[in-house]
This record gives sequence, C-alpha cells and structure tokens, in this order.
Amino acid sequence: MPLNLSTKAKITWCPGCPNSQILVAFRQAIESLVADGSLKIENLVAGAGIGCHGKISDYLNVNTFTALHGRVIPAMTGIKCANPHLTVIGMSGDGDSYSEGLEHLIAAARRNSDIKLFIHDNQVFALTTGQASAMSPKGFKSKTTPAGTTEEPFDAFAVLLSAGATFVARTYAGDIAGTKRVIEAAIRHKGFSFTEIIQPCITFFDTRDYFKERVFWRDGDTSEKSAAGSTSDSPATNPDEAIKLSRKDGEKIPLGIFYNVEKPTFEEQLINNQQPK
Ligand SMILES: Cc1ncc(C[n+]2csc(CCOP(=O)(O)OP(=O)(O)O)c2C)c(N)n1
Repeated sequence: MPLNLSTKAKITWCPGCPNSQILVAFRQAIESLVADGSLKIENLVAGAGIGCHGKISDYLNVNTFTALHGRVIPAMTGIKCANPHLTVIGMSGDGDSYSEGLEHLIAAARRNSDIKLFIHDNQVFALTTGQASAMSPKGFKSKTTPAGTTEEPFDAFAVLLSAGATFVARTYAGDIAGTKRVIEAAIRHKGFSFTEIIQPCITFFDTRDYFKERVFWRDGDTSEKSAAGSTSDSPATNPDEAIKLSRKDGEKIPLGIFYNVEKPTFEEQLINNQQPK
C-alpha cells in the first residue's frame, strides 16, 4: 500500500506559514526512511508540544501524542523507555522547549535519550499572539515586553553541546530539500538528536527576508547532496569545535549538521542496568 501521510484535518496555520514547508519536509523524510527500509511506519511516534508547531501532529498520518506545554521531551522519553523498539520524534517550539521546558532539553542531552527533537524556532510565542520568547532579539517589543526585552537570545547549541548532545543541526524551513535531508539524518541518528529549524512567524515577527539573506549551508549547496542522498556535512570532531561551527557570525547564520557522534543511549543503559549481575 502506498504511504499516505496526509490527514483530513483542516490546516489552520496562517496561509504562507513556513510550518507548512516543515510539514512537507517531514513527510518527504519519513517517505525516504520507509522506502529504504530503515523505518516501519507503525513503529513511528511523533509527539508535539503546545503551540502553532504542535499542530503538525494533526497533519501527519502517523501515531502521534500531544504533550503539555514544554513537556514533549519527558513524554517522548517515557514512550521510548516503555517500548525501545519505537522511533520517537518530538516537535517543539522555542517557547515550548527553550522558555517553558528548558530543563528537559538539557536532561535529554545529558542522558542521550534516543529521541529526535525538532525545534520550530520562530523567535516568539506565536499561538498566543507574539509575546517575546527566549529566542527574541534583545530589545524585542511585544505585548509582554512593551519597553523591549533585556535578555540576549538563548544559544541552545552551546548549552546542549556542553551538556553532552550527540547530534546537533540547524536548518531553514524555506529550504525544503535541505530540511528534509537534515530531518532524515536526525531520525537515523541513534541517541538524542537536536535540530533547530528556523521558521519565521509571518504574522507576529516576519523575518523571512532577514534569514533568506543570511543563512548559508556550511558545507555548500544542499540540493545536490539531497539528490545524492548524502547526509555527510563533515561535522566537528569535538563539542567545542561544533559550538564554533554553529555560532551565528554577525550577519551570517550557518546551517548544517554540526556534530554527530555515537554514545550509549539512556534507554539501552537502563535496560542493561536492570539485567541481573
Ligand atoms: C503551562 C502552559 N503555559 C502557557 C500556556 C499558553 N500557551 C499556549 S501556546 C503558547 C506559546 C507557544 O509558543 P511556542 O512554543 O514558541 O510555539 P509557537 O506557537 O511559536 O509554534 C503558550 C504560552 C499553556 N498552554 N500551558
């Protein structure tokens, strides 16, 4: 039977929202993984947090789970622990996992939980109409910060790589082929994979032109690699180097897979620890 990843749910994102591009990239990545036998669709669980990003679970015809705001990571970790045969992915927002549930993000990186997390980063709390999040630029004015924010945006890469993350990547929703390629690699990774997807909010903070001019693939054009099925971005060989590769350099914003190494996962260590000695 051909794979049908669409659902009958009405898409309620704003017309033109880059979340739709992320949805297309996800469907294409899942199709590729199923087609080459690396994923059984019945073994896939896609979790989501609360926010515009979370609606993606209504539009993907796979097993889904909607968690409380900021709690997609513990929910997904629990699912993976209960059934380690599942492939467990989670969709989250910068409000959901950088502002509300940050402690879970750090714990997942430290533990190397075998879950794959995708942050739809639009630099605001979009569903609740554009309040400042941990990714808003310093001085950002919103309903909750009429005089502008006082904090610098959060650098998840430096924090998670320092905490022990084994796969970190950044991509841009407007590049569907590149996003699909990174999603596929992130799902293939054994252990915790962390992917930040830049997803401008066209209604409350329209940064499409800003990012279009500044993002670049660290390892050159991605469409050729997507066609060749390549997942190699020559990632860094140690976390310090990966932090440097991921860093936004003034006007330039690097995309790609910055780090990709294997370590024992949380779930396999839990199982080993339960074996009688
Ligand atoms: C515990 C809790 N706090 C606050 C809310 C209200 N709330 C719902 S969605 C949301 C913003 C989500 O922002 P983000 O995670 O960045 O997702 P986006 O809508 O931008 O995709 C907030 C604050 C909630 N539902 N639950």
